[in-house]
Amino acid sequence: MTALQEAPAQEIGRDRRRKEDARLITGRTRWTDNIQLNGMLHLTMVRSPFAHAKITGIDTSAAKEADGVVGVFTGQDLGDSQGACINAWAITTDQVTPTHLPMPTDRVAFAGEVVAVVVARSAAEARDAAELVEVDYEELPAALDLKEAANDTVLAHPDLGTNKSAFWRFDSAEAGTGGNVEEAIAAARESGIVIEREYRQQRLIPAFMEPRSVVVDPTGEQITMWSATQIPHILRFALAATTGVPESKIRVIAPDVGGGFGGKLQQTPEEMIAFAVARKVGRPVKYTETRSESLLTAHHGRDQWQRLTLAATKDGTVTGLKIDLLADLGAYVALVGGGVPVLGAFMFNAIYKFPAYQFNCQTVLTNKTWTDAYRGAGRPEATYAIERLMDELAHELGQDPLAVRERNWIKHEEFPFQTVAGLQYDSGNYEAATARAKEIFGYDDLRAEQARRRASNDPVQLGIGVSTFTEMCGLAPSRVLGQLNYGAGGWETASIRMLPTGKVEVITGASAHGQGHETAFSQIIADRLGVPFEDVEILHGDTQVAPRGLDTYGSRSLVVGGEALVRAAEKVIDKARPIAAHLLEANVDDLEFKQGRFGVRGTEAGIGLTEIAGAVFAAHNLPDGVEPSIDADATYDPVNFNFPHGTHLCAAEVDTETGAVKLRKYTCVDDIGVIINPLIVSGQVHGGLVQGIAQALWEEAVYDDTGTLVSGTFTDYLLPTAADTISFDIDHTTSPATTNSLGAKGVGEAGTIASTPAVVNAVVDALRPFGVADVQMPCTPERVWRAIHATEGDQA
Ligand code: MCN
Repeated sequence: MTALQEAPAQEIGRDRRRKEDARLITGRTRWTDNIQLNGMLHLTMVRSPFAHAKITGIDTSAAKEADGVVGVFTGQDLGDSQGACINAWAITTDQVTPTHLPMPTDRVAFAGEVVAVVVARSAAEARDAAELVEVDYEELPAALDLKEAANDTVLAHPDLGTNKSAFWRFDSAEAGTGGNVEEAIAAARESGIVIEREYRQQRLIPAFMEPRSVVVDPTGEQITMWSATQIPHILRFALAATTGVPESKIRVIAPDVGGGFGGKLQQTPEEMIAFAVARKVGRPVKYTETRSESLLTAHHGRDQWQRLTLAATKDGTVTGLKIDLLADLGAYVALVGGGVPVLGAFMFNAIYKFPAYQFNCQTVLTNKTWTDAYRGAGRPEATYAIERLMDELAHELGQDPLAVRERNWIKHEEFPFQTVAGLQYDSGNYEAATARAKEIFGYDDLRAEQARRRASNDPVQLGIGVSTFTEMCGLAPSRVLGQLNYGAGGWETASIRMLPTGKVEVITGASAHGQGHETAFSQIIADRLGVPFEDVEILHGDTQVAPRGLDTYGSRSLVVGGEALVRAAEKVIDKARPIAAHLLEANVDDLEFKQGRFGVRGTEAGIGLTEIAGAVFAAHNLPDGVEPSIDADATYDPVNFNFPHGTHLCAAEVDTETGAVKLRKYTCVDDIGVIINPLIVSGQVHGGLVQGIAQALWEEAVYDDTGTLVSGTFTDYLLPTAADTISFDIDHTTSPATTNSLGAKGVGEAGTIASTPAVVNAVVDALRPFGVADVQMPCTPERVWRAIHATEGDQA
């Protein structure tokens, strides 16, 4: 028995190219829409053109006669078998939650809602026949404007008697985490500074690359659903819970999924309809949405009005913050839709030590597409508000925006820090991240250039935007989720199978849809078990293969799922130890495990873990009473959230004659603790930044006054391309997380959370000489131009 196994290089921290990329980039993979099954039928949805209308009749007879049509079904036809779309997070016990049937039977509540489904032999025949379905509607007044809807001017669901879904409040005085905010504001009105602002978080569309697609095969022992989803496990639960089909009879597979950004964190009507139709016709069915259907009906994000009052002393120390939020839920309370603004409740105080805090949130139903998680979910909204306010405070005081932030932020020696919103931040170093960002950015030089341009009345002004951020991710401790009335837990699972050939099969309950888990998780296992990176296979996204899991969202996969992997790996080593001792004829206490090998201290003798796996498979020579397996499972439930942070700096050139905004420089220094794969992390940060910048400058879902989505194609909904952005300067500082053994913090949403206020602060900063204090997002040339001219009294 010798120590033959070659020690693998340190994997954590290494720029590994993604294992999964070859198949993803070349398209040689199983996207849901590529799946072809024998006898498969195709679905087309018939959708309401009206935002709010009674369904007075549906005539499917002509469609049923059309070529290739196998059936046409309405909500009535499917009855209970269509199940229901669930809301897993009633934020209050008295939340008003409209019943959400995949196909309503009497009334539609938003434009795009499905009223009938055509089943045909080919997708083209299904599409043609859908044109022949005659639906009679009686149009109803629609609740479209969020503020008006909050006043119940027009009811989105007349039977409910109100549009107000839930009111949720956090008050630091009541919670015992801080002082009384009204007193702080009153005192500031007397002798300090009060800043009152109202900001709009426009409606956004997640706009993932792969449209949603679902295939259902009801012909086997189980009903198998392939879906382009982020949440195969939660989806299986929802299917079982609302249709009565036992979970054991349902298999959900999320094959390779082309992006989600929160938009596929949903149990969709289309999935439910496909499931019901497949069972009804007894044949496999497929539905793939068009891009227009995706933009119209895959859930939207953001859509809030934020009224904010910040109290401060005259030296710029913030003494209190009050938030009154209106959040547009759209027509239904989506899977976690009501909870999205509540996630923000814990983040408005951001990296600061505010002594008094109050958050009030009213969620409101309207006749628009339902809203739910979109990258950052609640936290970008909060970060935007507070970072805009800190700039306003700095302007009021005539101080540098970074200096005002520094006066208020938590110092690195004060961690762990109990916040006014009731969280405990475990680690961070805002000073270090900011100092590094300033240095890379060339802050002082750019400020000097700004002063020169101002002095010379340059038509192209330079704005410098600052945004510091922290966020709570790694969703999440199950106990805390329970306290927030969330309907599930936040744990994650991992299983490791040591195969006799020396390979390692790893199963995770996380479900990647572009994040590169197969690579990063292989790196973790390679390091912890001391096996070659190439020998690790990561399996996920199939409820048959990974029966337990809570999927991927909230930047949780590494810090929750990755920690589960570490714990499973530790169990493998623990199980292998007595076997190693037996095979080496050594005392267990004399063994040390290092780089994949048990060695006997003080000798050359040793045995590799993979050799032990082989010996365990043969099971010829194991210690008495030891089971022939070193495989292990772990389920990990964190005790706390995870708090990445960072400082982002943006320089933008604003053409004051045309209103055009051009990014000049963008620097971010994020602290995400220990980094597993820097290459993947850079990709995550780049993508996140572009999405946040796009909210600041380009993207907005716009409805007309009849409730029709007018930004329903990519010519109207301005999704940026690489050509629209610039090269970013990215760096990191490292304050390891203390809540997981990897020391890692999440990164999947960080860029999006921080970048939006950095850009808008830059735009407003450029326009300060024109008396501009705000530009509503997205800062289009027209809005910028109008903001400049509004201060001149020009109504153009
Ligand atoms: N990582 C790392 N070191 C760290 C932190 C993370 O190497 N310290 C790696 C992880 O191993 C993982 C990736 O970075 O491969 C992202 O990790 P994590 O922050 O745990 O986020 P999740 O994997 O849970 O992904 C969810 C997150 C969210 S919430 C959205 S929205 C989002 C995002 O990921 N949607 C995405 N990134 C996306 N990337 C793509 N390509 N597509 C999406 O839809």
